[in-house]
Amino acid sequence: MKIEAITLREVQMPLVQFFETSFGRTYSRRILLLTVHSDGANGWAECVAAEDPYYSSEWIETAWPTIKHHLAPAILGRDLQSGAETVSLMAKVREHRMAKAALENAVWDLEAQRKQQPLWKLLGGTLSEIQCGVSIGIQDSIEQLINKVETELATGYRRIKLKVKPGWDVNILERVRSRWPDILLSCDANAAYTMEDASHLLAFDQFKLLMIEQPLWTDDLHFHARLQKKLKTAICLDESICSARDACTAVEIGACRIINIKVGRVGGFSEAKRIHDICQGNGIPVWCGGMLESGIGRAHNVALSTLPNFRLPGDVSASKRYWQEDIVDPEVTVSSEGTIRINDDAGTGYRVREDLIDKLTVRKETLT
Ligand code: OSB
Ligand code: MG
Repeated sequence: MKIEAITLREVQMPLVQFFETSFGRTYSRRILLLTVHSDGANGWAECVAAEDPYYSSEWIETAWPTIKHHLAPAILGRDLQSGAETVSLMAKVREHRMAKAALENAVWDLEAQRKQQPLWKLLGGTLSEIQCGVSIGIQDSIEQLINKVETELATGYRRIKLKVKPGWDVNILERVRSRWPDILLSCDANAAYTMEDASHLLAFDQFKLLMIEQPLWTDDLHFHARLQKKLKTAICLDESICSARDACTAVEIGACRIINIKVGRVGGFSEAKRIHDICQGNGIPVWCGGMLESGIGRAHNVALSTLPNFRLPGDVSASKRYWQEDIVDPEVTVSSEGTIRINDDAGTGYRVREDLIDKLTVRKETLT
């Protein structure tokens, strides 16, 4: 697969409903799409870097020039056999994992098409159906939140995750748990607390949560281990796990009992698979996180979620929760049992709608 050209595009897509976390509210996405061109075929991927450097230090305006000036030149003109080969070629660039993941994953997509294989099988997937949960953002009122939870449960989602922050935590967990005593319920703080809040966080134990996601600093493992010793509820790490090495450390020191894998956060499918395997070997369940992806990133999350240790429902939910119209066909749909069925088509099984992408594109650059 000779990589002849790489195209970067920014598409702008308004969300059907705003999404609020402890670090802010998003109404509309600016999404960086990447295409690798080889012998008439196109491999696609989405860079999950956001509009602002709040979830992590990367954002769309760091990803674009990093790919243009450093990552694409390491890949262009190469004759590659696999997506995995891109990792060592890009290794001299420090961090910038979301940018790297976009390139690596696009080559995986190309590889799957070339080999006429489903991407999920190429990745080592075994599950033919994946379990879906939803992440529900901070709302303007508790009543609105209760309505949202009701709707998602009626749709069939198997796990409800509530975004929390100081002032929007025990009060909402109390209301949701008392209304639905038996559902799988979790929360995600996106690093909104410190060790000074430890005794406050212990109050979360009364709600029988499946997990508390990323309560403390984005770069911390040590204090999460201290907190996990005090908490009955499992800690799940998201932001703190950037590599397989981080996962090893976290498991060894007891910083968490569950890990959320986001392929962009960890730098691509190869590292995501490594983290999956480490967790599997240590009895740590994993689940696939989301970054408000378009159908292109979502299709990659679906494929990754078929690996056997993805034992908990992921934040991989239907396109229509996010978009009026998604850029893949068919759009991602979820059954009334809260699952996504996987098909055996070559590639992702979701066709990229280039016509619609052209209409949504505000900036485009082809590198050769
Ligand atoms: O922490 O999981 C997170 C969205 C943006 C940034 C961080 C996170 C999230 C979500 C939404 O929780 C998951 C989704 O529905 O895509
Ligand atoms: Mg999270």
